[in-house]
Amino acid sequence: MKKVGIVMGSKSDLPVVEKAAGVLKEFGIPCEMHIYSAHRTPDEARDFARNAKENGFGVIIAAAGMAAHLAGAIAANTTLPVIGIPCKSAALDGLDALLSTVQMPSGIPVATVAIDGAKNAGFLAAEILAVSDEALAAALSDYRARQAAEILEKDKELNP
Ligand code: RP5
Repeated sequence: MKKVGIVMGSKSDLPVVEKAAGVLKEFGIPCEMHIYSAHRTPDEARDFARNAKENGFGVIIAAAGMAAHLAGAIAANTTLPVIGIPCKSAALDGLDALLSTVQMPSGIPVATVAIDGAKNAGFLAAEILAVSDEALAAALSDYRARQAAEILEKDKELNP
């Protein structure tokens, strides 16, 4: 199976990013995490993206806060699908990162999840890999069935 690369702009993003890694782990998807910043270590971020395909990655998740250019900078250097996680920071509650991540120019897409929406980044990465992996697709379907059953169980508890 191809790996998922998870890149974050700072170690301070790790508590958010770990939730994406947790989802990938649940589905047995190999992932590799790095701290590369679009602004502080632009060369490393660029090199990671340029070599990602030949290094066995199938999807890249990029998480950053504030003027969050990391996902876009990664996407500029690879045609692998890139999922952006805008991370919340103190000043603007993550709106700055959301707009910086989501408003990409045509031709260089970043599939942006919600502010701090790391779990969905993990699920989306899994769904992308599942396009060419039937076992993974079946595991995702099972997860959804379990999720629905849990919610219906709670509904029953509310309406005994
Ligand atoms: C961004 O700036 C990082 O992704 C992080 O979310 C934010 C703050 O970084 P630190 O100052 O905590 O390293 O580049």
